[in-house]
Amino acid sequence: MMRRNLLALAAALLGGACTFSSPDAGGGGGADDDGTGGTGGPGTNPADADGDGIGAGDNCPMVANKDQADRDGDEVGDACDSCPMVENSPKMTMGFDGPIQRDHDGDGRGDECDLCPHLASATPDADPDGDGIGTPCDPEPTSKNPPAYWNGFYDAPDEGWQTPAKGGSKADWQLVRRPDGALGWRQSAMDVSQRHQLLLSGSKQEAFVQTSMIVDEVAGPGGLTTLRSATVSYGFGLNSFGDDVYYSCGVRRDASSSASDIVLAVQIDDQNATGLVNADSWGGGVVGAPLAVTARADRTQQGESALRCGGSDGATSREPTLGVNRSPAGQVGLRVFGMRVWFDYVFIVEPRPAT
Ligand SMILES: [Ca+2]
Ligand SMILES: [Ca+2]
Ligand SMILES: [Ca+2]
Ligand SMILES: [Ca+2]
Repeated sequence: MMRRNLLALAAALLGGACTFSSPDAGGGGGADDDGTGGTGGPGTNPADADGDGIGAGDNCPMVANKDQADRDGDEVGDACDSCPMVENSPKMTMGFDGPIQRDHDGDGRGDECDLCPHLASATPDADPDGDGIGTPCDPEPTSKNPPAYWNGFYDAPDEGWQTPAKGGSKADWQLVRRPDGALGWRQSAMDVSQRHQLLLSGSKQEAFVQTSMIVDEVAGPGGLTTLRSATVSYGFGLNSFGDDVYYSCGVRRDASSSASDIVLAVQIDDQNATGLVNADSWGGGVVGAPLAVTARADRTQQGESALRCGGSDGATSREPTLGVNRSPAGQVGLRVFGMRVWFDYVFIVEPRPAT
């Protein structure tokens, strides 16, 4: 579903919809293909591909909209705007000749007005608590949450993302376009001596984090440990000894036994904390297939957390859980050890601590 995102954009673009094209994109090869018959004759003005009488500067060059209505004033006409009531100006995006309105899941609603921008839905998502987070991606669908953090990974990691001192270099995380056109961040260092971790600025009291990843390659045996993993990190902070402590949720593979699992663990620097690991055997493939991950940490009482880790490839799902004597608060991020992994997006909601 997630990998169809930019393909869908490309299909829409090639199919003649103007939703994702620049307002001044002109005919762009569709000058005589409006397909309506009668207006597309040989004498049609190539600057007026949709035959609505507006030439250069048409705010929907491929959809007839003589009135040029543009209620949100983003210079994309209502008739072809993926968010007609929310400003979402087209942006330059890798793989496209001109600026596009971004619609990550390709469901026709632009990211800025899609209540679950990573989950395609045929109809607008329900939102009973009115917090702007759709029910399919709302950890608390009837309780208002703070605004979600959404990043569709269309651009390289910005200044809001850093690597911890013991977590490799930010340069390890690059914007990569897959053969199917999907954009995301790939951690490319095949390192079996340390983790490579990216953290988002700011601390969450509790965390609900969704991502989708594709493992491209797994390092062979050797190194600090035989365990290779790609995870969401959350609850990141320092302990009293100055070590990095955090929760990890994602996929893990043992390079020696080739056993795989969906793993949930408390980690200290690069290692699992003794006894604070729950792994659920994963028979599905690890390399080459999208794996959707949902990591969650809720406070149960002062200084204690209930952790959950969902992994799903669409056919199989696992959800190990763990109760820990540690606060759920901390930073959220992505983490890779001994793998080359591509991440599609991150969507973060802060659940409200029970009072
Ligand atoms: Ca508009
Ligand atoms: Ca969408
Ligand atoms: Ca959606
Ligand atoms: Ca909510």
